[in-house]
Amino acid sequence: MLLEKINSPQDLKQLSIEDLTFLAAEIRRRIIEVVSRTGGHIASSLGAVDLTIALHYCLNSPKDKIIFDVGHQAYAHKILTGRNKDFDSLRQFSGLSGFPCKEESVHDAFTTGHSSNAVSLALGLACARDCLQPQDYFRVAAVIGDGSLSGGLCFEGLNNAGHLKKDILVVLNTNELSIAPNVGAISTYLNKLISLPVYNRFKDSLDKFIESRVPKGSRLLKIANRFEENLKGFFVPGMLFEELGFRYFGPLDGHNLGTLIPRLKNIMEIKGPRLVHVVTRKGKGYPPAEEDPVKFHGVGGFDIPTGKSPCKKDSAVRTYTQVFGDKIVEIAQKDPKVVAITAAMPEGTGLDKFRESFPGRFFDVGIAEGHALCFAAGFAAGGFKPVVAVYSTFLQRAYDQIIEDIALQGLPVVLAIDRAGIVGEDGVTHQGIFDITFLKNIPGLTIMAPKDAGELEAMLELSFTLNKPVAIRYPRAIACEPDVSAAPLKLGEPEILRNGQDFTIIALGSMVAPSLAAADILSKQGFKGTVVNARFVKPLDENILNKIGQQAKIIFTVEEGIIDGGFGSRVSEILSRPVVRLGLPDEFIPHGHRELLLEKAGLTAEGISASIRGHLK
Ligand SMILES: Cc1ncc(C[n+]2csc(CCOP(=O)(O)OP(=O)(O)O)c2C)c(N)n1
Repeated sequence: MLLEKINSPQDLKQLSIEDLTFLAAEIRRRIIEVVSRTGGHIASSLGAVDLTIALHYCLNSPKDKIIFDVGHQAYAHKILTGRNKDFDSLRQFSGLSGFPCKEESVHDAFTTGHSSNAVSLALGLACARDCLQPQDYFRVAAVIGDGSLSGGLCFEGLNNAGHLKKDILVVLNTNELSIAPNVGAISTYLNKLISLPVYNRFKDSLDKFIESRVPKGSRLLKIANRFEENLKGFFVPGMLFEELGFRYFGPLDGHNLGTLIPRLKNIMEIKGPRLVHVVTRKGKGYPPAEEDPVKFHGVGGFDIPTGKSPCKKDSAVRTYTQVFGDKIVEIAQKDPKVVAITAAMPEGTGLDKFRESFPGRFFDVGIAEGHALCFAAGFAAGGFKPVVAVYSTFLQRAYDQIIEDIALQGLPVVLAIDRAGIVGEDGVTHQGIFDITFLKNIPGLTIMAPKDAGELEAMLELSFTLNKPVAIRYPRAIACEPDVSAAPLKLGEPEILRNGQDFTIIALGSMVAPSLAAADILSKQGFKGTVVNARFVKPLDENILNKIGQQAKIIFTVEEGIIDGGFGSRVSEILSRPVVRLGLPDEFIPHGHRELLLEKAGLTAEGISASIRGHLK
């Protein structure tokens, strides 16, 4: 086993190309074996194995910095940088993170997880290096995918890098996929680059000529490679990047270490902004992932021989995502003005059903959350009713657009905020815990959170009648089936679920069910309380809330979001009295199973009842 001998990237340098190819196969087997148990981003990581080996072979990490955009493709990087022994703990609580993580290794310059920022991070590092002029010069490389290139932030970085002329290497790893098939003009352009027949024919003949005539390691090989790079300008419109101030190299076969390593070595010798375009296959080396890279972008556990996920339990049980996906199709059937927008997450947000039902009313805008919201604002101004389905964590990218382009204009855009709260194994960069805090102070924005499937459906129905901006947040969880006796949903009105004198709980969304269960526990211990389903963060009917407040001895608020500036703070502000706020602490929450993380935060029935009992004593 070659892998056992690799404790750091330096160990790679001893190996021949043949050995490195064997090593790549071993790494793939290791990734498949571990991810089949832990779940994770397998297709992207398998696709990037050879590229990662080549980069570590040609660079000297940690002195040289390799910044993986998003970082979901960095499993081979983890394995090669001393973390193979811990790789079994991937994505488990206290185990290895599924993304690059500063605390985990000196080889991870940044903790990452959101897309399209790698070029900017790399450029900043390169500028700092050039200002400090360290004796020990280091190189900086950003590895970005073609999906990430659809994000505007990436172009801001490229634009600035070309202008500053700093010495950085951008490795563009194209595989025609984001999570779903890649969209947009840039993606079409990249595909053209790869398939350009004139250039490819020329390149094939030149490669064959070099292989047959030029001895390995000869200086002539370098000259021939340079000649090829230079001539390429006549054939290949890598011009987009050239015009941005980069020297463009490629497209290179990202799975052939025999050609990739020498080419990368040559490219490393050149200074200035360089972009090397590498073509890879998502899921490479694991047939089920190669055949269905969308499913295998991010998976739970699976059976290795078949690629099948363990049998789904009860098909009658739906997640909030599925409830949203079904309901939005039903609403759109009745209302032709409803259009749906996603930023590269059709499957994850449940909009894939909408895409199939109404292809002409569905828009995947690429990994471009800011644009998605502006685009929705334009659509709404034009008389439509757009819904943007987006994960809470990625909505952070579009904060300015919510305020300036939607709320300030009073436009009827519905934000369906999925994965609001603890997301679990994706960890610190993905927890959707800030949205209540950052949305609740935006004038004119209605914010709701359902306690179950039926309430999500009712909230969606209500949203499209309001003719103003609305945000609905719901968690990454199974949606309980509707409570048939639920009070009809009215704008701003909370629902009183239980009455009692000893304490009052005002719970939001996903925290209603554990709060009811906490009240049951307390009831058995002799404490009877009131439980309120808030339904709304904003507006909150102040008369009803004040009535609840007047009758309450002690008020507890419970929310799946950070406490500071959250729902509890808002209740306390409205009532002008202190409340005991239960929620997530003012910390970044690491990865681990959602239930476990909620338990650690005291947001289970037991945790909530224990907190309340502590105060009642
Ligand atoms: C701001 C942001 N939006 C959405 C995502 C979710 N996401 C993670 S990876 C990914 C696709 C990345 O595609 P690409 O860069 O082509 O890499 P590949 O997986 O194809 O190797 C998306 C949309 C994210 N990480 N960050």
